[in-house]
Parts: sequence; structure tokens; C-alpha cells
Amino acid sequence: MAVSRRRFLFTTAAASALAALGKSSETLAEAGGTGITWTKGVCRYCGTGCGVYKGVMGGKLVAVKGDKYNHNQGFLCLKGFLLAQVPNHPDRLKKPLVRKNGKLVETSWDEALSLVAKRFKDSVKKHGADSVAFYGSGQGYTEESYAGNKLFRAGFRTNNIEGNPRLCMASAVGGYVTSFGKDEPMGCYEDIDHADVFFLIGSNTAECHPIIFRRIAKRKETGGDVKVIVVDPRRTPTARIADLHLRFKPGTDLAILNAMAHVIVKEGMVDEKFIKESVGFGQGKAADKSWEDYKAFLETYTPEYAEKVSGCPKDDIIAAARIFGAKGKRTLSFWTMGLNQRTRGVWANNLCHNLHLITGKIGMPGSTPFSLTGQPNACGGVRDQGGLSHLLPYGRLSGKPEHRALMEKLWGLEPGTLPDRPGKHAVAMFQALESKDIKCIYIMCTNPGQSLPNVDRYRKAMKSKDTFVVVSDIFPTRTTELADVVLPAAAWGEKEGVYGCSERRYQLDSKVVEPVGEARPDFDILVDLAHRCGFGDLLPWKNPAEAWDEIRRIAKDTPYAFWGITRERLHKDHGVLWPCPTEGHPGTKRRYVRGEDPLVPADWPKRMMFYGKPDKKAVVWFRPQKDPQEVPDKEYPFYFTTGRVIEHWHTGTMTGRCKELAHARRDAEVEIHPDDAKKIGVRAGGMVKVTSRRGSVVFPANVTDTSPRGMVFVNMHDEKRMCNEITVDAYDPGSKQPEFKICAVKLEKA
Ligand SMILES: Nc1nc2c(c(=O)[nH]1)N[C@H]1C(S)=C(S)[C@@H](COP(=O)(O)OP(=O)(O)OC[C@H]3O[C@@H](n4cnc5c(=O)[nH]c(N)nc54)[C@H](O)[C@@H]3O)O[C@H]1N2
Ligand SMILES: Nc1nc2c(c(=O)[nH]1)N[C@H]1C(S)=C(S)[C@@H](COP(=O)(O)OP(=O)(O)OC[C@H]3O[C@@H](n4cnc5c(=O)[nH]c(N)nc54)[C@H](O)[C@@H]3O)O[C@H]1N2
Ligand code: SF4
Ligand SMILES: [Mo]
Repeated sequence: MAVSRRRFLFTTAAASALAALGKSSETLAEAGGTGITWTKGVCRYCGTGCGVYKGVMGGKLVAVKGDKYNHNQGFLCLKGFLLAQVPNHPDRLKKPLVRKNGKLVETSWDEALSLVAKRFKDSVKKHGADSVAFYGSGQGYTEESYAGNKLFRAGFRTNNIEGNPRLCMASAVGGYVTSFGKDEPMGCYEDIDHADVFFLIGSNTAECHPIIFRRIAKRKETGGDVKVIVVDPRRTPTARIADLHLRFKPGTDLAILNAMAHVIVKEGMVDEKFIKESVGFGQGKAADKSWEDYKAFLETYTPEYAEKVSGCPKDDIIAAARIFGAKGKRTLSFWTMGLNQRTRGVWANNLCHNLHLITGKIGMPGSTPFSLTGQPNACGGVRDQGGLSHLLPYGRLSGKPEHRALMEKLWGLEPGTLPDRPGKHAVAMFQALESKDIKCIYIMCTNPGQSLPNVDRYRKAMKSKDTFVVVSDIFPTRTTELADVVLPAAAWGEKEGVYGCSERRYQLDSKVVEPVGEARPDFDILVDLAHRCGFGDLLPWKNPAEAWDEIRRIAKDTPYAFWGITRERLHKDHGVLWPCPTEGHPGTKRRYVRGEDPLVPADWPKRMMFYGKPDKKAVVWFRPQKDPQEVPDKEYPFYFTTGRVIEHWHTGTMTGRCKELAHARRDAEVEIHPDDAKKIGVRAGGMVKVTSRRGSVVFPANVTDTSPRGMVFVNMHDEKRMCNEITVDAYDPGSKQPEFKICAVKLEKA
């Protein structure tokens, strides 16, 4: 399916137009921008991590433009471009609130934080340290997440520290760690400019990472014979630039990925030298298998077999394998939630890595497996910094005695201070709130009352009189309405901190205006709370810059080293990619690569060194096809999937308050195929009742062939019609990431 240049330009027009708007807006801002002071920062929204300039006039944030000297080359998507409206919105929370006689009423900071300190301390005393918990976010700054992590682990002494990246990136973490030994992508955005083949699987890049998509589209337009393969059941805007679009039954792409490997091996598109040097093989948990074993494992996965399992035509699978594996071509894979939010999310990640390992298309300009992160600081602030229950900062694990001992030394704690009891992962944490094993929870910069799967169940737990729920947010949300204490946080533009995006780029986001009302930065709130709880010596910093110096020191002798990324450098530079061990180091574009990664010795005899693995080899894992938790049956005959649209961000608290974005698209609709709409007798705009085993919601119908027959899609942005009343809270047994992408529903005309 060749796409002519004209048609290609036509089909990408929508996305490019949005992206380009940032560019023209910059010119506009420059032309009419006299009297505006511009300060460098980072976009508040997605994991692309675009550099911005924040424009201030008369003490007010008035405009945002793209940073020409950052990776986004001056471009922004519409959400980023309209960011100035968010902190200025009249709905901002301006005073702390506490619940009295069932109602949230305004109070002072002193009363609010004294109450929080008392309730948490009392709970620890009476019910033990694991009766309290912290639930954070990939949208907080690194210094904020670090403050929360240290307060709860070293202060309250619990590993009940989690965050929304569990809902988002946990399967990618599991994939990276098992395949390569360490978390985080090894490539960089610049690889896009060198790639000949883009393999986009379970990623609606056009809507969710628009500026990365823009760069892909530009490469396709100007790079000669550049091919794009999209693997997604839906015909998304991303699929519109595809040369080949693989469509299939949700949850069956493990079979497709194995069948691609089957074809690659059968047709000799493998890199034997690289495999011999740098690849091991494994099944289950042990890497004790051989290349011959792997070939035997792949025997089952003929394209015919994969077609039978997935419904994807075998010729498409063969074509995809041939494009992916073509000798001499550079292949770049991107994936996101279509793979991660699955009960077999880690396996799906492993299978993508496998394709790069057997073809040797890895660790070279334009060739890399690359899991796109969702939030602006899921990588830097939570994954690297250790903000999940099983982690400790910078690659250490809370379950390993030697890692705890090391952290105790680095933090100046008595031996044995850090808890050895395992903490609860996100879903288990809210289940423990339901069973009252957890009694007090501090929720920061996330909206679980809307974003958790099977959300009604956990809303009840948060609402219960027997649980004490503290929420820090900038707006009233579906979670603040359940809280016992609401803390008004300072918003983007009103505080400073570090974000680390998808490509390991750390950058500083700037404070340009004072917080509204009595709002305070999350960092200041946590430091204040620590002092009130008697843990002031653990959080002794006067500002985030002081915390950053401690964080650099904690990461120093690890594979996540960024000692060289000083605060001064962050102020000057437009982001630096770690590893960056010394102040003079330029940063690292490609990890594990001799000559690029400072952690690989210059005299290492091979091209790559996977230093996180005992034998320094990456692992090809044998992962079979396994069905999702719920598949359609007689009673619930449709697949239900959820995700995003370009105009809105998650629970809509911010983008829903931007007038242009709210006008463009606000309410959730159910995307349904015309044939299915006919079957249940609804027309476009008519109402459809969607019911799963967990709940029912009525949505207006968006009749379109974007979703295939037998599958419907709803976006997660609507706080009134919440798709999570329907979703399933089953999770991957390894990563514990929930299966937001797949459950079974029935549809009725409402
Ligand atoms: N506009 C916008 N951009 C965002 C966000 C936002 O809220 N709005 N959020 C950010 C965050 S935190 C994240 S995590 C990312 C998410 O970014 P993406 O993962 O790209 O977005 P989603 O819409 O969640 O899901 C992607 C695709 O997965 C497909 N899918 C469903 N089931 C399957 C399956 O079985 N196999 C495969 N291969 N695909 C499947 C869906 O059809 C959907 O098109 O976006 C980030 N960027
Ligand atoms: N059905 C379904 N559900 C999903 C997903 C899906 O694909 N489908 N995706 C999952 C994924 S990948 C993710 S990442 C999550 C996201 O889910 P959430 O994190 O719950 O969603 P957000 O809307 O990003 O919530 C961020 C909150 O922080 C507030 N906020 C903004 N700035 C600040 C600040 O500086 N400080 C504080 N304290 N608060 C601030 C915002 O107002 C908002 O309420 O959703 C998950 N849920
Ligand atoms: S692509 Fe992401 S980071 Fe860039 S402007 Fe858009 S929302 Fe912001
Ligand atoms: Mo996410």
C-alpha cells in the first residue's frame, strides 16, 4: 500500500497543522510580544518533553511558545501552546479545605497540615507504619517525588509508595529490566532523523506524542524510502501515514510479534554476529536457553497460526517482518499503552525488544527499541527516582537488604531504618484502603477517583468515613470531592523543578509568577509536613535546588548517573541526556554503546555492553501468546478499549478548562463501527449504554470505522461520563499494571 507524496501530505495535514500552530504562534508572540519577558521551561503535559518559553507580562503568565534550541525545534502542539490559561483559571483551589460535618470547608495551612501530621502519626503509632501510604505522579517534579519518597520510606518507614506510573509505565520498566538489565530507553529522539522504518505498535503517536509524530512525518516526507508500520486494532490518525497497518483482535499481538520473529529467522534477516556477541536466551525467569531453543519455540508461530489467533492477515504479518528486518535498513520501534496496559504487558515489551535483538537493529543511529513514556516526569521523577513500592532511588530495590543498607548510608540513617516489608502496588494500595489495612493516604498530583480501573470500587474506599484521604491538587476534581483534606498546590509556572522525559533528557522547569491565593508548591508542603511530623532533618532543604544536589549525589555511582547535570547547567542548557557523570560531559545519546555511553569501557571488545546484566548480554525471552483477562462472550460480545484524543489530557482537569480545547472536543463518546451501530439501532449522536461486569455508562455514539467491528473505544478525559466505571482492574502479574486497554462489554440503545 504505497502512499503517494500528495496523499501523505494530505492525510498528515490535521496533525501537522496542529503542530505547526506552535511555530506560527511563536512568530505571532514575537511580533506582538513587546513588553513580554520570556523564561525557558518545559511543557506541563506529555512525555515528549517539549522545551517552551513562558511569557510574562504585568506579573501574569500570558503566553507560551516553543523553544527553538530544544529537541522540539520550536514546535508545540495545541495543548502546550494553550498552557498559559491553566494557572490563570478562576477555578483554582486557593485555600486549604478540611471536611467538617461531611462538608469541605476552608481553613488555614496551619490547621490543615497539623491535622494531616496528627492523623498520619497516630495511625503509625496505633496500626503500624504500613497503615499509611503515598500515591504520587509522573507529573510532579523530581524534587517533589523525592521528598515524598524520603518522607514516607525513611520517616514513616513504609514502602507503601506508589504513583500513577504504575498505571502507565510499569510494564515498560519490566520489559527493559528483564531484556537489558536496567530501566529506561537506550535511544534518543535524534534517531528519528536516521530511521528508514518506523514500527509503531500500540501507540497513537499522532494524538499522544504529536511533536514526535511530526518528526516522524517529516522524516517520512524527506528521508527517501521511509516506511511506517502501524500495529493497532483502530485506524487512528497515526495509522493514516502508515504504509502498512496491521489490524487484529485486541490482546493478540504477542502472536503477531512472535510470527514476525518467525519470518525474520526463516528468511535469514538475523544478525548472527551480534547475537553471538551480545544476546542470551531465556524462558520463564532464567536466561539459560539457546538460539536453537528459540528457533524451536518460534516453530509454532507461523504467520498462518498468528492469523488464526489474531485475525490479522498472514500476508500483512509477513510484509511487516520483511520491512522490519530488511538488511541495511535502520528500524525504530515506538510503543506506549497499547502494549503496556495489558495483563501481559511485560511480555509484549520483551517481544518488541526481541525483534531488535535478533536483527541487531539496536544501539545505532536510527535503530532502537523505544518505549515512549506518557507523562512529563514518569521517567525522571518516578522510575529513576524510585517512586514505586518495589524500588529505591536510582536502580536499587526495596526488597534487597544490600540496597537498603546502601540507601541508609547515603541518607545517614541508622542501619535497619528502611522497611523490609514489601509495599503495595497501585491497585493493591487502593484495595488495602478498601479493607482498611491502609487508613491514611496522601495523594499528590494525580486524580485516582477518575483514573483508576474499576473506579467505583476504589471511590467507595476513598469516601469511607474510616479512611483519611489527603489530596493535593490545583483544581477541584473527582478525587478532591472524596477527600478529608484538600491542599491547594501551586501550578506550572508558579514553581520550579526538574522533569526527565522519554529520551532521558533532564530539564529545568521555571517559576515565572507567584502562586495564586494561598497555594504552595508541593515541595514546600511536603517539607512543612515533614517538620510537623518530627522528620525535619530528613527533608532539610530550603529550596528544590538544594534537594537536587542531594539527588545528584544519591545517583552518582549508579548506571543512572547525572552528577554532571548541575542546577547551573540546567538553567543554561536546553536539557541534557544522562548518563552524564561529570560537569564537562556532553550527555549520552545512546546507552550501552561503546564510544557513546561513558559507562562502557573504551576497550570493551564488543559494539554494545549491557552492563545491567551479569554476563553483559541482553536477553531474548520466549513469551507465548496469552489472552487478555476478559474476552467477549455471548453476554458481553464487544471489546471495550480506552485511551486519548489529541486535545485533552487525562482526567480533563486542565485541558477541560482551556476554552479552545473544550470547544474542540470535551465529552466522551463511544466510537463505534457503522455496522455495529446499525445492529443495535443507533445513529450518530444517539445514546449508547455500555455495560461491563463492573458498571454501565451511557455515551453519545461517534459512528466511524476508526474502531473495527466488534470493538468500541471511549476516551478517558470526561469527568462526568467516566469510562473507568467499566474497565477491569486485572493486572500484569509481573508489572502489576492494569489492563485498561481490554475488557468485554455489551451495547444497548439508550
Ligand atoms: N493528547 C494526549 N496526549 C497524551 C496523554 C493525554 O492524556 N492526552 N497522556 C500521556 C500519557 S500519560 C500516556 S501513557 C500516553 C499514551 O499514549 P498512547 O498509548 O499512544 O495512547 P492511548 O490512546 O492510551 O492508546 C494507544 C492505542 O492502543 C491501542 N490498543 C488497544 N488495544 C490494543 C492491543 O491489544 N494491541 C495494540 N497494539 N494496541 C492496542 C488503542 O487502539 C490506541 O489507539 O499519552 C501521553 N500523551
Ligand atoms: N480508562 C483508562 N484509564 C487510564 C488510562 C487509560 O488509558 N484508560 N491511562 C492511565 C495512565 S497511562 C495514566 S498516566 C493515568 C493518569 O491519571 P491521573 O494522573 O489521575 O490524571 P491527571 O488528569 O493527569 O491527574 C493529574 C492531577 O494533578 C493535578 N495537578 C496539576 N498540576 C499539579 C501540581 O503542580 N500539583 C498538584 N498537586 N496537582 C497538580 C491536575 O489538576 C489533576 O487533577 O490514567 C490512567 N488511567
Ligand atoms: S507534544 Fe507533548 S510536550 Fe510537546 S507541546 Fe504537545 S503536550 Fe507538550
Ligand atoms: Mo500514562
